Amino acid sequence: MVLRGLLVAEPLQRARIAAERAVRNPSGISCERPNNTLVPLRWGDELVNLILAGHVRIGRAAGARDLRWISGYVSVKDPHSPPLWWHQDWWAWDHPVTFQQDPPQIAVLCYLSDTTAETGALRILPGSHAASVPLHCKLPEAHSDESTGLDLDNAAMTDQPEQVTLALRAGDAVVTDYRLLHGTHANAGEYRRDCVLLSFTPHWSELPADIRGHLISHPALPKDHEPRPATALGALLPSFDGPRRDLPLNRNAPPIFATSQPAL
Ligand SMILES: O=C(O)CCC(=O)C(=O)O
Repeated sequence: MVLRGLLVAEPLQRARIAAERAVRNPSGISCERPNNTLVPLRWGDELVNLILAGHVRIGRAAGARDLRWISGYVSVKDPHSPPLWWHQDWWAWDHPVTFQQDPPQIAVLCYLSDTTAETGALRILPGSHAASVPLHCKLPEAHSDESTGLDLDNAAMTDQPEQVTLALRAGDAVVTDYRLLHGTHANAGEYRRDCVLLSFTPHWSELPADIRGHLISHPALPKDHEPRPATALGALLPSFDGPRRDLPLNRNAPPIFATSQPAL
């Protein structure tokens, strides 16, 4: 779902300046992917707070029953960079929660400049979070060597017949299920394209304990010794008293699947 004008006017301008600062001086180790860099953000960062100010709209769009923020990045597409390959962001495909209809995790992607099919707009495959599509069988294993040197005519890089391009205005955002197949068009423009990507769980208290025990250790979240703000934004930080877990990661969707289980 698209959220028009999640950032406008002064907050949008502040977000651009904060993104520039984060890219120039990252607070952690950036994740370099082919044709895209993810610069990590932490709780308390201005960029995170600017987006969290729109939490009511985000929660409504996601049908959230207990919205909590988990992580944040600036997603950078350099000028003259080829497409970002088709992928999805869910990390626990072996876990039964994956096959429930409710999204275990969502992404909010807020673009800081206008985007088009020529300047790195997002492209998505509607429905691909809920059931497999033919492209699932053609994608290389996530983060494998095979996924790093893809030819531009590989299916993981090319336009798909069922795709929807989300050409957005600066400050618009899109809310997606973490399981949704998405990627970006090439950025053929002269300017860097920045997107603020925050992830949330829409139903935190209903998630299985082992998933919460894993997510609660995300480096973007406050450590135990860091005081949490007693504000509405502080209430968006997850808390969990159970055992911390380090669940095995599986970022590969099965070639055939359907999320047939009823919602939690
Ligand atoms: O930068 C974008 O537009 C998309 C980033 C993305 O797909 C991701 O980080 O999962």
